[in-house]
Amino acid sequence: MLLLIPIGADKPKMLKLRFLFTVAVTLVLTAVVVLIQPARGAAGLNIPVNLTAMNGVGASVGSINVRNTQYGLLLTPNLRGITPGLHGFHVHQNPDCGPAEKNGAIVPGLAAGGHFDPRQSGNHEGPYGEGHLGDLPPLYVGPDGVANVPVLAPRLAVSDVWGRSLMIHARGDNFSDTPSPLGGGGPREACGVMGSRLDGLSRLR
Ligand SMILES: [Cu+2]
Ligand SMILES: [Zn+2]
Repeated sequence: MLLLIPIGADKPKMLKLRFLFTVAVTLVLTAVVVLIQPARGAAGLNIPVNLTAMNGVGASVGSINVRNTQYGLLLTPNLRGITPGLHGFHVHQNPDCGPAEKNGAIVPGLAAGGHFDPRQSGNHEGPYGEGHLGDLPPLYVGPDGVANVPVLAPRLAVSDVWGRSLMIHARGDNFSDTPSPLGGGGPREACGVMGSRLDGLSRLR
């Protein structure tokens, strides 16, 4: 800046120029922050999803994008190779999509634990109830095995579910524990881990 000011320029003029320069820099920086931050937030985070398996995890079936909106957590699937129809869809407790043993049998996806239920409600009531916080709207998969219809979970934000897993069950969900427990979704068909809690929070900034 000093180079632009002719020798002998009076002090008030110099101060004015410096002031204008500071204002201009501030405006440019603010514009950069305003333009970049929402774009990053709008992009959300992509969670890789794999079929469950008896031994580790199965084939990749795509990903699910999660992002915060003013209406809650928006989950946008980009999946193919899933059984057509409606699927029970939940946030499960553990960030682990692997198999686990139950009653002497290996169960695919069981390492994810139960439905995310930080208030220990013990009830499966769906995304609009007072039960498990991890209860999501069912996931729709078209006749071609492709899922691309977003669902909204109004009680959740990304920070609530990071460090958990996303589970897609073989069958649908009636948002009730009757006649079958946990909405009747049955076997765990596909699953994605939502990283570690610390990673997630740092990436959200
Ligand atoms: Cu589930
Ligand atoms: Zn539930």
